[in-house]
Amino acid sequence: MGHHAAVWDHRAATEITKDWNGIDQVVLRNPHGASARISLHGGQVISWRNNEQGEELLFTSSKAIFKSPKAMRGGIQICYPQFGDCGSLDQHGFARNKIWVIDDSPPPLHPNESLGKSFVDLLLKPSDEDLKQWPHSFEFRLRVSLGADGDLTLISRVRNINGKPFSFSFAYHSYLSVSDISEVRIEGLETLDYLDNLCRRERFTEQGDALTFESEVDRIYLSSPKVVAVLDHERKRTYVIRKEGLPDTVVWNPWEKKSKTMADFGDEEYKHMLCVDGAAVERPITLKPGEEWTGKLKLSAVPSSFCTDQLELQRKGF
Ligand code: TA6
Repeated sequence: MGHHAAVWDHRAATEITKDWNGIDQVVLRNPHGASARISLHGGQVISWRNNEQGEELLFTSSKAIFKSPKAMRGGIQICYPQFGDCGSLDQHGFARNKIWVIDDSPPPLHPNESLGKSFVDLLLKPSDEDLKQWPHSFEFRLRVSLGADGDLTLISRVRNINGKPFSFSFAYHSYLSVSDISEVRIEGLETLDYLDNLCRRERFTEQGDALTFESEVDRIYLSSPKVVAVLDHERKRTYVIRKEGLPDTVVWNPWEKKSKTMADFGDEEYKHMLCVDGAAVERPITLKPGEEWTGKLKLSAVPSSFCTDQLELQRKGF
């Protein structure tokens, strides 16, 4: 992305630039060379690099369409107030296709959420037009932060601004960059039930060992653990996904046939990406007037030598 004007705000090690559509982007940096880039279009994280080598950890399609209102294919998309195409809205809801604003005075989060981090707070509120499409008055605050260790954290807070009660489903639609999908496995979803989007969301039960990939997968794993690991064998890298308030985990790879039907996705690109989304889909969240929901996602990319039994301990809450 080119940038025409850069305003350096030392307060939060944050830089604000514009993309070629003139839409603001926020770049977060940490002292060790890690960075994250967030577009105000959709509040979408479009880049995450967690070390000096500047290696991109999120997948972005080489054929992505950076044109409103289409969400860019890749990064981490905010799917709200609906995940999937089972409701009255566009698939995955409207939040990813709206322009968000930077929120300079957000209600405070726990001090730990800013300690040593560079972060930005974004805000989405419905316009009069939006209220015609989805008649609920909400405020959606998104905090994206980059830790000193390069971890990426997204905290979503949705508040019902004293309208009538409303329900929504949600996902952080996260495109992880992987070296070769046939060398990737997921640990943490074994034996869970899942809804299979390839079979009219019928319910099945996952077998007992780590997930591997040989064909299209489009599943919503239910009541999944707070820690899920995605192991990229070739790069000896593990993505550790920690989530709170997000009981489900969506796993998606379009594989060869579906890839060819997507204009904003290369035919071979399924080999180098995997969506593993912290989500709340099976049981939509209902907010009464004045109530607020929080959904938190923390992504780390660690050498796979970070042995998985430590994750096992974390998963068991030690
Ligand atoms: O489960 C993930 C999914 O719903 C897939 O069915 C696929 O449609 C993917 O999301 C991408 O959706 P999008 O609307 O971004 O093309």
